[in-house]
Amino acid sequence: MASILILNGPNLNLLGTRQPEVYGTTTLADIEAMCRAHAAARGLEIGFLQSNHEGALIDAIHAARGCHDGIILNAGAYTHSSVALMDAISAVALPAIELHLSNIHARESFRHVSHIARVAVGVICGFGAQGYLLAIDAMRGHLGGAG
Ligand code: CA2
Repeated sequence: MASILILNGPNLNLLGTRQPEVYGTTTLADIEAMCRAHAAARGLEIGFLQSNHEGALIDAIHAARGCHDGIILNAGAYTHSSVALMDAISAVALPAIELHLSNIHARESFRHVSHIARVAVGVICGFGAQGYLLAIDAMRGHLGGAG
């Protein structure tokens, strides 16, 4: 059974509690439950993690090797700053999808820059919590299951 790691970066633990006009009202726990149901219905396993710490995200990417077949990464603000996360994705050589709740291209110019996109199979942004489900389907298609 294919397994996907869904990794969430800094401040995403606050989802549903602040800035609902930008990030919606769905909590990260809601998103995890949606992802688990969506994946199970498609015969996929998932891991789901959040950390506010760059090193912990890097450790999780390293640990994914041998455990997961692909990574869905909402790196939060580290997307725009972290060469170390980009290097970690390259190092493990697992397919990665960059994901964002908001449309980063419709926001401040510093959010238009992504270090993750260089090493990602593709990028999904702007669809809110639904984007996580779109990313699961995209990864499933990429790994050779139905799209
Ligand atoms: O749209 C996304 O998913 C982002 O990755 C979210 C990051 C932001 O820095 C990226 O540019 C785009 C910020 C996550 C902050 O999440 C919060 C949630 C609720 C309240 C405050 C922050």
